[in-house]
Amino acid sequence: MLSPQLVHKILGVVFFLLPCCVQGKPAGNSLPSFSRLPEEKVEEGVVPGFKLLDDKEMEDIVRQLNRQISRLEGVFHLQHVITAAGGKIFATSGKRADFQTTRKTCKKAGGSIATPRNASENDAILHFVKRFGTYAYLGIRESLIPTKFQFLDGTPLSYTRWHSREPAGRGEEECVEMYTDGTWNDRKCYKNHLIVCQF
Ligand code: MMA
Ligand code: CA
Repeated sequence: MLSPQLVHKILGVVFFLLPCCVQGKPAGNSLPSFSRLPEEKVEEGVVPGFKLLDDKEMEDIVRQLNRQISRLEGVFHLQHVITAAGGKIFATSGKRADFQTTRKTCKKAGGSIATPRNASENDAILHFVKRFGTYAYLGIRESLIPTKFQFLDGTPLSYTRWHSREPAGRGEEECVEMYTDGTWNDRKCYKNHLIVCQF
């Protein structure tokens, strides 16, 4: 069964990527449309505008949605705009922005800035950095204690991939960028880097 969280995640990726990938008209939609119930028939606990569906109809819709989502994932994978690692989906719009704008862009799309928590997630992000030949900001920032970096939620780093002799900014470079070899460097936050989000 599709959880609301998963549906939300998928819609986030789709809407984030739509401007870059949509070409031509969408294929005919085979999903049943939700018809509006007459006002007087609206029952308590029923969302107006949505038909009541039995289990069979529900299963059917879930199956169709799953099929359509797999197709979309296939297309996005082919176009190298999404990569997957351990349940997370990483996506890029191919555009660039500074750290704050990247955070905002990802949040608006229903995701967050790419934050590698292990080697395979780091590799999934690296895929875009290599493909676009552009560094990317990560969801890691210097804490109030200079040279001590942490995830944006304040939790300590459980995985690191610092470039040799980094971080070296000592309070002067509060953000973290990924180099084209996948290693990390602490860096000022205003650079124009590739936007990579996670969903
Ligand atoms: C050097 C090195 C890094 C620093 C950048 C800033 C090219 O790398 O000193 O630690 O972040 O310069 O431009
Ligand atoms: Ca540095």
